[in-house]
Amino acid sequence: MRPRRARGLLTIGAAAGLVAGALAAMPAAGAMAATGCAVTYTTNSWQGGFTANISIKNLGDPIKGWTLGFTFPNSGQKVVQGWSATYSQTGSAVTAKSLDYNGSLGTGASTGIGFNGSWSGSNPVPTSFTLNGVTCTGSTGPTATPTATPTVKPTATPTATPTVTPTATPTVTPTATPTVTPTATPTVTPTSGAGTPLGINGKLHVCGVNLCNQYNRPIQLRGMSTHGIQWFSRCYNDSSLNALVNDWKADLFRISMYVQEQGYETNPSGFTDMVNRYVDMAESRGLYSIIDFHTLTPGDPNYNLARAKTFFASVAARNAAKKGVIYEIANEPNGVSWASIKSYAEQVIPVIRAADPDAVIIVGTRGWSSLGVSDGSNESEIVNNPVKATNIMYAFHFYAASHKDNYRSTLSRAAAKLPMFVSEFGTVSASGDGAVDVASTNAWLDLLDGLKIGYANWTYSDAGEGSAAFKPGTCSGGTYTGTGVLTQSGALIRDRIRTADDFPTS
Ligand code: IDC
Repeated sequence: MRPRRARGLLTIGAAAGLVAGALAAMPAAGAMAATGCAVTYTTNSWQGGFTANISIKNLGDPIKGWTLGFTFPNSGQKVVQGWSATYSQTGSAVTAKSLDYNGSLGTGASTGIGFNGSWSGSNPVPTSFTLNGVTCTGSTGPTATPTATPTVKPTATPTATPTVTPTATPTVTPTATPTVTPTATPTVTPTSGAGTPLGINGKLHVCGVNLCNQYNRPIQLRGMSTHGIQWFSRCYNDSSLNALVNDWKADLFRISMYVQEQGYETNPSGFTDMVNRYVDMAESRGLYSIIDFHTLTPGDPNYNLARAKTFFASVAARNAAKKGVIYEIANEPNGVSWASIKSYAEQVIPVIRAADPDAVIIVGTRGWSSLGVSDGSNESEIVNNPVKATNIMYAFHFYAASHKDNYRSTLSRAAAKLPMFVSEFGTVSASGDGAVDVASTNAWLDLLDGLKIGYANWTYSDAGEGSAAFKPGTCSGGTYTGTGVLTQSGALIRDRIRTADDFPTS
């Protein structure tokens, strides 16, 4: 359990101790426990959807097992998927019951839980909470803290004024005591301006087999991929993106929008908005973003062709003026021929180009983006029959514990002829779980560094699987910096990504 920093809309609480008279009146069975609680409820909301993070503090005697209760103000608000508690909802009334590992709360102890929700009409915040039936009333702090710290923090030079001042955050009035004042932020967040990956490199394009920056010089982008944003939106917020920029010193944020598995197909406009929000969060920090149309099952991207056209028409129009957006049109085609993938690409790419003519586009390859190797083929099918389009790259994905020398030699060969981008890789087996293969991961990353092939690691999340960079529970806690929150995979990859970039500047 990890106390959250006050960033919430609302902190409510009261220590409801019992007066001596009440104790005296108690039957001999024993003294009644003192009770009391404080709750901080924080939301990030977008059209039709929201994430709620809730911090619960026990101000009474130690408890073993708790149930939090609250009522949504609007009947259109629903809990969709929760974490760190078992949720149930009847009408507008919600309860969240503790799990084994977080049920015990000592006096003054806190725990974090949360959920993804949906809403219609409006999305007001619940204002009253109970813990084990006792209302958390009164105030342990300001009743209304800013809903968010300024989206863009001060630049690397503490003396410089932020590019976006707190007045640009409509939900927070500048007088409302921002949690972090501009001068008091030693953990600086670079802006998209000078000194950031985006600021230095500007608009990218494909040059020969490389990705080139605004000086027409090859560069390598290194960064992290989200897990499925339909499941892990709790991990993507101002703090985690600040950590990715400042602590990990990453260049790139891949936004994995699953199409199936409760993804885009269930709520196209909601997921489109979510992706756009993450693009903005990356851009304001000087990170490049990859918009990943995360097709996986079914493996034939043509199954999602109509959805892809709708989605990319929208995100490409919306983000056309940005310098930092890369489009990945099909995560991992599988069980499908190169000819079918190429046909899909040649229908989706023109839709993007119509709105955003000069962005780099990544095309998935056969056999889970293995250049065909996982299907017994190789890069020659693409070399002999490339996608008819310019300014594109081909995806190569690997999982270090499963994919070794023959995959490495295929990529090395292909990279001499095709522009390659490792838009996803894992340090573990292709299941996304299991032990980290340190030697193979390092062999892969050395190869990619040497060839200046960009990469994004799966995943910047606290999923309970070996490929996740953060330990389970991290995203409910709110601290993303340092090595204490990292898994073995996270620590290894952070070390690799943190080394200085050598972006050419002329
Ligand atoms: C995995 C996730 C896992 C999830 C599964 C199915 O790690 O939690 O249950 O997808 O959605 C890929 C895919 C990527 C996989 C990953 C690990 O692009 O979606 O994520 N992987 O299996 N290709 C190779 C491996």
